[in-house]
Amino acid sequence: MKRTTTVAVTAAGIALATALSACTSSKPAENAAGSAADPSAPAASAAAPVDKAAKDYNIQFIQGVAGDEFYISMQCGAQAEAAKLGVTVTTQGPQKFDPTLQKPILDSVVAAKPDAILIAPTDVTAMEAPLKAAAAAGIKVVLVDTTTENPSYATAAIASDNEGGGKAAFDAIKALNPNGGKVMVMSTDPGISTADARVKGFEEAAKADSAFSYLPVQYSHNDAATAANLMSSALQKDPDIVGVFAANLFAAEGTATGVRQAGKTGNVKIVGFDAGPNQIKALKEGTVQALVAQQPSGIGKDGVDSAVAALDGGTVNPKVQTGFSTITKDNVDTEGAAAAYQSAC
Ligand code: T6T
Repeated sequence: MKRTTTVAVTAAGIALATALSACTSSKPAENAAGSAADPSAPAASAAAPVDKAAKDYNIQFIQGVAGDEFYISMQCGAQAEAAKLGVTVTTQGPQKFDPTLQKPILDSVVAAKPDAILIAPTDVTAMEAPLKAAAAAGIKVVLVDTTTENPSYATAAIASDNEGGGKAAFDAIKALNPNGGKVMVMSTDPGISTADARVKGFEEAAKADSAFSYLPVQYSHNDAATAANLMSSALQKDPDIVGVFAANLFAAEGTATGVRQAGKTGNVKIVGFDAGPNQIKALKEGTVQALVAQQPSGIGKDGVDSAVAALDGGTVNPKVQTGFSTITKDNVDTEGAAAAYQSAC
């Protein structure tokens, strides 16, 4: 029987110019572990196609944080694929993007011995040993979105091209500020693989362009209020900042608030990673000028495909890189509508 289940997650309430007119979409690229993405490669596939799983496997999805539309969309993609294949996916997540809260969830999931775990680890070091132990206990571990320092224990790792996305964010800032100027990044926390890769991609591109000067990255701890305060302080110190790359949903929300409080909406250009409903609204209202949208639902689907293929003894691609697209006011109702994240399945 086809089933999908959602465990009540702990509540956490959980943001161009014509120069950028044509939406830029990265092509998903498929690659073996460790190899660089090849943008000209064919569309990624996580595993050999399966119509129906050999049995109703118990797959547990542990989000990076509950209530985040990125992970909700991933859950929706995982659930839809699970229903198709006749397996069960159960989802839960910590109240904050924090390994001290995520590890106990992982421990209790492992104790119940599911067939597979899909997880977005909240820290590159802190989550590695418990995940290694889960794999050693015979559970298939599929990393979705984030990874750890040495993911050799994992059956598969599926994530966006985060470094490429950071570079695309710089290209968007440059198109909005062709004369250059001071730019900064509002990130989440160091040690989160995705955000670190986005910062790297943006920083390298900004430093390579002599028209721009790169200010130190700020860490908002995945909290919009903290990002707003940090942004206000940054603008007091450097009132001539021309552009900010906000490296995820909450960073973008807070950055837009900080810029608005400084009375600089529209003057300081904001490019945010992620495309939740609030970010799409902010783009339409003009408090944010561009978004780099990931494909969380596709990551969830690929995660389930990888887990099922591994459990069925089939072929699994160990590393899958999914694409992203840059959304501006020009394509928000077309490509943006298709890329927008869900707040419920
Ligand atoms: O940007 C996503 C995700 O890719 C990242 O790892 C953590 O933040 C988000 O969930 C957005 O809030």
